[in-house]
Amino acid sequence: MKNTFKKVKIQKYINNRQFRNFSSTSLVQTSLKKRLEELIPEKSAQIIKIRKEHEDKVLGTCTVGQAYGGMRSVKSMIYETSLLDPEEGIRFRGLTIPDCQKQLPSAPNGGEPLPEALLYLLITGEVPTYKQAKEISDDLAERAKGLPKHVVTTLNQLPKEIHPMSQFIIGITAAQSDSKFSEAYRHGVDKKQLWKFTYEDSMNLIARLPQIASIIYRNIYKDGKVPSYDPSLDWGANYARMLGYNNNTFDDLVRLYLVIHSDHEGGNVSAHATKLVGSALSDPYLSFAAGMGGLAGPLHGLANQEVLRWTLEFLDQMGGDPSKVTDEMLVENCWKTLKSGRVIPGFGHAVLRKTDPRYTAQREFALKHLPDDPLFKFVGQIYKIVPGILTEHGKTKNPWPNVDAHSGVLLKYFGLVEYDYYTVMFGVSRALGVLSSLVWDRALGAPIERPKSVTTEWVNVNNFFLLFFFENLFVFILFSFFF
Ligand code: FAM
Repeated sequence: MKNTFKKVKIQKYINNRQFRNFSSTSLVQTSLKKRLEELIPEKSAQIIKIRKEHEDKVLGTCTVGQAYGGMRSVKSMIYETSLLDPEEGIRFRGLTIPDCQKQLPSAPNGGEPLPEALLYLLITGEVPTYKQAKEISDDLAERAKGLPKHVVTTLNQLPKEIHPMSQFIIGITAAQSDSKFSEAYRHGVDKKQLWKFTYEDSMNLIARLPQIASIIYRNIYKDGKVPSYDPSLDWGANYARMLGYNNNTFDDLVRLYLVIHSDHEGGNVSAHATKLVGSALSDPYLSFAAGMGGLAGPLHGLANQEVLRWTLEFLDQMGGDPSKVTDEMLVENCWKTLKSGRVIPGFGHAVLRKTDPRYTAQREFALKHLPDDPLFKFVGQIYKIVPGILTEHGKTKNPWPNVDAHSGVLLKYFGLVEYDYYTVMFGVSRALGVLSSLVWDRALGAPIERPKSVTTEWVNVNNFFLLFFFENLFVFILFSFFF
């Protein structure tokens, strides 16, 4: 009797959830989604052909050094939305940052590309018209309304001591209750259809991230009140408004920031973590939260907060006035950092071997809008000094600045001085790239990732065998010739 009761209750629960799921899944047909639907069969056919013709061709090999050295430059994954060249920097679907600035539509009152336009480019590989980008702005505004109330309540209850990035991950994970992907999976959806739910979750998440991010900012540093999402504005300007700004130049800075931090091919920690977790068919919320855990590392995204912290701490010791800092003082401080076993934040890169074009884009923005700012001039002085010191130090393969060396000074100029928050902005932007890529992973049926690991003992034994074999190859050949 008791069991039957339980069964009825469970069935009722399942029925309710089923009803909730399919009545709330809005499959909005924007031109972005329509175009994506057309592109998927083309791309799938291309991949089937490539795999058929080249399945056994070697893409790259891995040495013992690479296995121990963080898998640097091992070509072993497919990531469609962007590609990084060590000399030239990032290309989003073939377009450099200056190409994007020229070709992507901007807001009527702005000069920088609309992040929505970049999203269209990342997903389809095509440059959208202003009308198509505007359609995405409208779609995101509509989706932003659906942020579950419990996400706001959860964030409002968090102690201010919890780092903004940890709060961001909590917010994203709390929003997961609305995942269309996990609901669809639970109800047995055909795996060929999973991309549609990945798309829905990704667009919903992108739409709601500025709210989550702004609640965190306003709770920790301001009065806790967040302006409502304004459907007449684009996604980037809305983020700026919700942070508490009403300034066209700052709107444009936010748009530029959201564009340039969006994607950096697939092997960086945040992109790879998102892809890896997604490959287990964890939904986009959980996959993206995993990626954000990686972005919060000081060798990755957290470097932007570290740059400003390092700079301001040094200036503080020198009396606070950047114009009074001589090159000699700066050189001495850099050596002090290096000799204490720390890195100089904002310099170096695992792939890049030249100045990061994302650094250059921000420098150009500063030259246009804040050429006389003393801290901007100081960042220029650091740029002049640090590469020489890192070269002399002789360890880093790339002594040039990366994206994080410049972002803090721009945000600080406009009054966003709370550097512990900066990585959250980076995260809002990174969603555009890694979630676009996740949609394609599910559309193309990317399998669960499972590389092979070996133990040091295994390397020892196998290397010894190979060494012995190659060293004695000549003897083996002679031996087989005579007998
Ligand atoms: N200051 C001091 N030492 C540095 C250095 C720097 N800026 N960059 C690299 N090195 C050291 C590095 O720690 C390593 O030392 P060990 O041999 O003692 O381990 C050595 O130089 C060789 O490193 P590498 O091969 O040139 O670089 P990796 O690929 O190992 O690491 C980074 C790449 C980015 C983690 C590294 O350059 C770094 O720690 N930079 C400072 C932190 C930073 O700015 N990170 C942000 C990267 C960014 F673009 C992003 O992800 N947002």
